[in-house]
Amino acid sequence: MSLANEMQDTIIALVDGHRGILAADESSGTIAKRFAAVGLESSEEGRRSYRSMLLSSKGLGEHIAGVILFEEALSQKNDNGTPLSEVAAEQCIVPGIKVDKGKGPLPGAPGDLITYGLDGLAERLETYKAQGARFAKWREVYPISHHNPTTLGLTANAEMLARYAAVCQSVGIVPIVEPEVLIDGEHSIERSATVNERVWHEVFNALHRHGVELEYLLLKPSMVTPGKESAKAPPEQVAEQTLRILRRTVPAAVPSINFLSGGQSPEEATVNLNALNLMKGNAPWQLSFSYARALQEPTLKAWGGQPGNVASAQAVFLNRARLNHLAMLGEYRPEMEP
Ligand code: 5MM
Repeated sequence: MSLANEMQDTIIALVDGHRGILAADESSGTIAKRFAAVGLESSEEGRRSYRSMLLSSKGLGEHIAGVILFEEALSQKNDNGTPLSEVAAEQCIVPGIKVDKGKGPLPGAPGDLITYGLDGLAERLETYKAQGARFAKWREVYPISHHNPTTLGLTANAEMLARYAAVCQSVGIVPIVEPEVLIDGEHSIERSATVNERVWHEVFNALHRHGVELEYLLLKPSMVTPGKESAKAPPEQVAEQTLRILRRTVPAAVPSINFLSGGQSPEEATVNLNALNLMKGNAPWQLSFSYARALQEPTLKAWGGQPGNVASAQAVFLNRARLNHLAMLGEYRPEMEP
């Protein structure tokens, strides 16, 4: 099969109009923080049990089309010895892999960040592919301040995303391109819109320069919201501002936009996705989710590391996934919350 056909098949499996993506790709440091928040220490066995619990939730495949895994998870198995990537695939959930290696300061652009991990990427992708991964994810992070992101920050981060995406496509892996504009700060929704517009514009400019085929990628952006130290905006305003900027910057060839939750509460992330879908009109892309915290926070709390809590935690998780599936259809109502 040609690489283009492989990627087309992956896109068809990931983009079906009613399912989203579970981001379960927390790196070791991040998962330790999430576990600590519910009083758990992060051990290899704990992480395995937790991921196994998520992926074996019966019926998850009705609402989730893909899962982004952290490298460690690709070699982990459930209690019966089945690799976690197969546990996902058995539920018609496509396994994917986070391939960036974290972020640090961008020299020459105080306050901006840059992500590492391009060296040896093609070889790593071939290995992940042999382990079952069909798509990848790379995140660039943009803090907002009076002077950030700088022009250098915008171009350097876009260049990284485009180079990563081009490498993925050269080996038949669908790239998820994730430019995360952080919610931290007291900026207004208008400032967030201005920054996201510049970010998305630079990203698609770079993707074009690197010859990335937009038909075979997914965009994972932030929603346009005010900073978390500012008053919240109503869902209709978030949807209106986000769609306005997406229409200006994201070509129609992109099949799906899978938002990150970025520190919104689970309910906010769902109600905002619902508003986006109610307002999208004839927008050309699917509007979906690729949430980590907004799907996992209540689940992790309900589980608390106790084997006896698995069934109730899975019920919480499935419900969150179902509510986001309904939000993709514009059928979510806040009264549906437990
Ligand atoms: C922004 O983070 C991504 C989406 O998660 P949220 O829905 O919680 O915002 C997420 O996929 C993230 O990239 C992973 O959790 C990996 O993060 P780290 O910081 O461990 O690289």
